[in-house]
Amino acid sequence: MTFINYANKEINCKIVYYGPGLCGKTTNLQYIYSKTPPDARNKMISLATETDRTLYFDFLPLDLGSIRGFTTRFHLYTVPGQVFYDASRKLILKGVDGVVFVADSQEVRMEANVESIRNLEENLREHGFDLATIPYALQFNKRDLQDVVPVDEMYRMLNFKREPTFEAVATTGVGVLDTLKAVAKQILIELRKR
Ligand SMILES: Nc1nc2c(ncn2[C@@H]2O[C@H](COP(=O)(O)OP(=O)(O)O)[C@@H](O)[C@H]2O)c(=O)[nH]1
Ligand SMILES: [Mg+2]
Repeated sequence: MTFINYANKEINCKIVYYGPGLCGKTTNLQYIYSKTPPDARNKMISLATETDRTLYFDFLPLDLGSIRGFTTRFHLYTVPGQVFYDASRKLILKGVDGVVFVADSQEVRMEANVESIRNLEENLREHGFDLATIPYALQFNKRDLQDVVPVDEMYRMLNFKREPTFEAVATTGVGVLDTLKAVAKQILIELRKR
């Protein structure tokens, strides 16, 4: 999408946090929100469904510089993870500029991770996007827990195109900003090509 606002010289980019239910998408967003200076962000908005929430907020990162005099504003979204919310997951991908896939490192969630990446690929394709080319980062979250799958094994199982990959503990913020920066950087490279 990359909505350009000429009046206030802002480029608007949309980043969607994707992944299975309870993998830590909301926790990622909450951490980023807490680390963004209040004057650089807008209110966090929660669109509640019965059992899950879609979170949204936008902010102006201070350290990313400008493109030909325009500043970039990032709009961050989470999707509901449960299988039966596929319609809203699809909708949230409309006009997406970049995706972070949050994988749950617990052994018992590997199947859910694999299924969710397939679902992401499919839903992107329906909007005319391709996971192979869209700015993308992969996060292995919950590294603090017991019974987590070794990182190299998760990489073999989940990496799609040798995307930048990060170990994370979203509850304490480990790896959260690095993941965001990796996808933001790819989006800015794409924008500068235009
Ligand atoms: N131990 C641990 N728990 C986490 C981590 N990230 C998220 N959680 C917990 O996992 C649960 C689901 O997280 P949430 O962000 O709501 O998942 P979402 O469904 O993907 O939005 C919450 O209780 C979080 O506190 C992590 O890195 N380590
Ligand atoms: Mg959530």
